Amino acid sequence: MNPDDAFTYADDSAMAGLELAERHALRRVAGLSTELQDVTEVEYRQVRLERVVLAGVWTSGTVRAADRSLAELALLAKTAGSVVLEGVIQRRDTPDPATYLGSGKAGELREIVIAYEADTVIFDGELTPGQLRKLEEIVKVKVVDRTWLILDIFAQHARSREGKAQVSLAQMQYLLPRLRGWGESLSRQAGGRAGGATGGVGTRGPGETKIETDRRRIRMQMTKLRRELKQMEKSRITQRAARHRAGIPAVAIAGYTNSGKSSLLNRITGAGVLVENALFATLDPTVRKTRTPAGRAYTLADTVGFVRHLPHQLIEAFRSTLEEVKDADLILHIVDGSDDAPLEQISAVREVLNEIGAGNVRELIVINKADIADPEQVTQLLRVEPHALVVSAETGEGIDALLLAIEADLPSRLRDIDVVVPYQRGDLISRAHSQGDVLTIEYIEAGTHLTARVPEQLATDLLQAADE
Ligand SMILES: Nc1nc2c(ncn2[C@@H]2O[C@H](COP(=O)(O)OP(=O)(O)OP(=O)(O)O)[C@@H](O)[C@H]2O)c(=O)[nH]1
Ligand SMILES: [Mg+2]
Repeated sequence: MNPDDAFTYADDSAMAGLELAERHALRRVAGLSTELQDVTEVEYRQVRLERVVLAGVWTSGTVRAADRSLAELALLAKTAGSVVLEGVIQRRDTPDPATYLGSGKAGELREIVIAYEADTVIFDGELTPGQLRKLEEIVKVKVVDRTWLILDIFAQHARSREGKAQVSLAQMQYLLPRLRGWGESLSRQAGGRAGGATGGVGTRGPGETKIETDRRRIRMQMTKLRRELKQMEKSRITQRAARHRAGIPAVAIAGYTNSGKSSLLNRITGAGVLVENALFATLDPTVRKTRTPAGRAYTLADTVGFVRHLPHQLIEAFRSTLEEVKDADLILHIVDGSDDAPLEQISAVREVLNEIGAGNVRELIVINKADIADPEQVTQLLRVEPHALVVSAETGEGIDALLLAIEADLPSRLRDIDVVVPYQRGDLISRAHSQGDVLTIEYIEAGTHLTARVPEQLATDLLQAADE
């Protein structure tokens, strides 16, 4: 192998030290069989990714960008619990339609796999079902792509019932067209289809092959999951609608994974959300109510992090979660100021924001980790994003200014009213206190004379009560 186009990641200290102990503690059961034995297995199916070799194709951009992409893949692989042994990048105009890498390079990969006793090769992209099958034939170990790797991390990190269902749906969607290819060569190698009889004669329709049966059952399960997810999303939609009616503005924290979104939510609201130096630590949105320095109430939501080429299946499956961002009045777009390529992260995040229909939501760029960022790089970032704020969720630096900026950016949805409310409608007066700014209160014969700035809905209710 030509040392010029191979990069070694065997040295763990070279990568950011991930706190993997906890993850390892609840690590996967090594499932050697890659064959789908039962459709229900898809939910729990965990690929054995233990000793891995990475492979990528560098089609455009700089060497450094290609390098970074593979370094990020290594980080993802480690987050998934793998030991990364080696990484290979091949320079090509386009990936080979049959084997992704050129076929000669794919052959070399087989030698690397043997030399390192690797059990998996992870490709930095999304492989077609055909490429997957072909590559497994050549390297003779398990082959997965970046998409599946990210899906796998999500599956490991999902905690809530909704999160788990969303990930399962995304995995099934990914697997459906790949059932035939995946693991075929491996099971042949193992001496036949180990799980071949699992489908059972009784479960198979007339003339159906095992693959067709599997596909049909996966589709049925996907339908069921979609239905369940609809149910689960109802309460969230109801809550959001109630907040909206009450005129409470919503602020969503979005940004690249590991940029410090949860840390910022904790810093501002004391929410106590899990913070971890790992990718995709947060999958479930946390919403907290808080107040601006002037006392105006708003909600602040932490969300799932984004990454370059976030698998489409995930965006689709997490659609309801991501609506927290789409429906926000303001997005705090968090950028890790200490990252090597913060501008690349910003554009990757904006790409996803556009894809989920949040492209038009007001955005405030927040450069985080100011305490460890290179000041020169921060200055450069500010040149490109002059309205950005610089903070550290860790030390609290810049947070006061951020809170003021949020306040200034919240939509003014309050309406001035001057009404006399009958005494029996004390409920409306307490709503005015909790939802708006009460300016004056005076008790006169006809009722409570109130001047205040209140949300639209409350203004309507107050005026109606005053008329009665
Ligand atoms: N030095 C420094 N580290 C920070 C700062 N903010 C966050 N971190 C660290 O960055 C890592 C990621 O922080 P999180 O808050 O979990 O990031 P996140 O954006 O929620 O990440 P995901 O949920 O995984 O997408 C943790 O190790 C934090 O301690 C900061 O201002 N300065
Ligand atoms: Mg988080």
